[in-house]
Amino acid sequence: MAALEPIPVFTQLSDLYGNLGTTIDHAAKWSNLAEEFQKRFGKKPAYIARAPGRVNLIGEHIDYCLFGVLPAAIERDILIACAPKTHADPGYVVADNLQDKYTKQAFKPSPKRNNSVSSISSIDDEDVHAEEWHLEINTTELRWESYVKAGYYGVLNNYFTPSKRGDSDGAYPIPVDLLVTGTVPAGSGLSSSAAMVVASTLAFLAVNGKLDANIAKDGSNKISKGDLVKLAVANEKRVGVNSGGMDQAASVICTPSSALYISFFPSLFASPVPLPSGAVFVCANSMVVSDKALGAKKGYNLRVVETLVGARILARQLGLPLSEGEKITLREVAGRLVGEVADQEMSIEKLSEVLERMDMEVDGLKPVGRDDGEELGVTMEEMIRMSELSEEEFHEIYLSWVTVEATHFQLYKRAKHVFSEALRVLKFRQVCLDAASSPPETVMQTLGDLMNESQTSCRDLYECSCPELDELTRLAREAGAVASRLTGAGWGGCTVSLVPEGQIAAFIQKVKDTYPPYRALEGEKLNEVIFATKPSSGACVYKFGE
Ligand code: NG1
Repeated sequence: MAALEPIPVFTQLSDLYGNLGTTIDHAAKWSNLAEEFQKRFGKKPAYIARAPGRVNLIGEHIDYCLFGVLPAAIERDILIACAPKTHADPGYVVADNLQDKYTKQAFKPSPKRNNSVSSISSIDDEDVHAEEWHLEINTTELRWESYVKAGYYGVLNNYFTPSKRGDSDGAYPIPVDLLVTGTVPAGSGLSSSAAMVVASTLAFLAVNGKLDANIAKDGSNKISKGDLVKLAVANEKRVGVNSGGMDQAASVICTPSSALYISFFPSLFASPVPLPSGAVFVCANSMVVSDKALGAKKGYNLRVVETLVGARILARQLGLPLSEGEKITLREVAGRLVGEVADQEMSIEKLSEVLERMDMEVDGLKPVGRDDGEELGVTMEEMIRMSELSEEEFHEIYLSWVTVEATHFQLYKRAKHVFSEALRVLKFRQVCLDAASSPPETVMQTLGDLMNESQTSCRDLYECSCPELDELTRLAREAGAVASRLTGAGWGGCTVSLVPEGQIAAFIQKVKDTYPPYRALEGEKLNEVIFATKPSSGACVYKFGE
């Protein structure tokens, strides 16, 4: 199973480029980064860590409900070159960026005592007894180095213990110079943040010698791809995002020519899904910046709460057992309804069947006798009543960890989207797996229909589209795409369109001519916002020779 494989560490450039499995010429970018590193730090890098962005082909806003999703890694990526720093305190980091707008930063972790930020001692303190490290991360504004620090945080706390300085396994982290470059556009739904955090986590693991076992030919690997995903998900939470895990898993585990089916229940499971030949996916940026963090209380986080509360109410209505204070997810409701055995993967056939059933059971979330115009939403009071919890319990379970804002909560619409989208993912996966036995046009059309249905559901039921995304997906279909939908969280960011191979150039030209924000763009500027992408491989590390 893909998540158990080791993280690839290459020592030959030919092996590395072969592994990327894409048409883009990466060589210039890699050698430019190494040369710049030499210029800025006066030495060769010891490692370059790479992590790609991802495009989600189908399965939107269902990863945090623990249903499977189907993203693919894209060719655009983040690269971090790094090397041990000489004459500096343990753990000290100088982080630079090839893009001038991101200025050079320096930071150093400090031992954290009694889990209290106010009692942080200096790293130079000889008498250190702390068990954890602290690294200041500013979550109130968007800063590029926060993602580098987020990656570092998990490495520090999982592999080094301040109080163990000098023990056989307790050496301090080494001081590091690093240089970052990237081609994943920020805030566009292509997961630049996950790529940054994965690349940073990998760079700090590598430079501290924690990946060395992964080079061993005998397979005695210590850190698997699944381990890296878990570490990166926890690390990204340090920047204040409660994500579902899809982005980090895609960035780490994807393989060329394939999408990746990733499911999260009962545990992380990932398997490649080869994409039919002739199908090309084109990403197009709506040029609306999707500000997930700032819009979270009416957007992303509100959706997370609506799906969780919907799940509890459905569980109650269906007479399913709930333990005290449990925050059951929609995936668990579906499983419990058919007596799923704990820790045992349900078959795809069985899951499809129960999803068909849930698509009807979800009607139970519609409010009865509504006459205030909000015919499908419920007020906070109604929602609490339906949950069969006291107001206090409800707040403790569903609202104490998050801020949300709404007059009506759309429990029915959100759950209806989630169950139908989860079923579309399973159908999409099956069509890809069976593609060889069907005519290519039928395969394209069936995949396209599923993607278009997903867009309609995101727009009408999940309400995570926006006028620009609606327009861009419509124009993409008019320009020859078999399908077009938003990808990622939505409310702006990118669309993904399924376009037959051979029609890409004409398609891009037509979209450029018709989508107003693209009209003035040419050459590299246009290529920045609309581009075809082949599924690329997941994260890896290159180790330079001595
Ligand atoms: P974006 O915003 O595109 O990276 C977000 C979440 C995903 C998933 C999608 C919606 C983060 C880091 N990622 O993706 O886990 O829930 O929205 O499908 O929050």
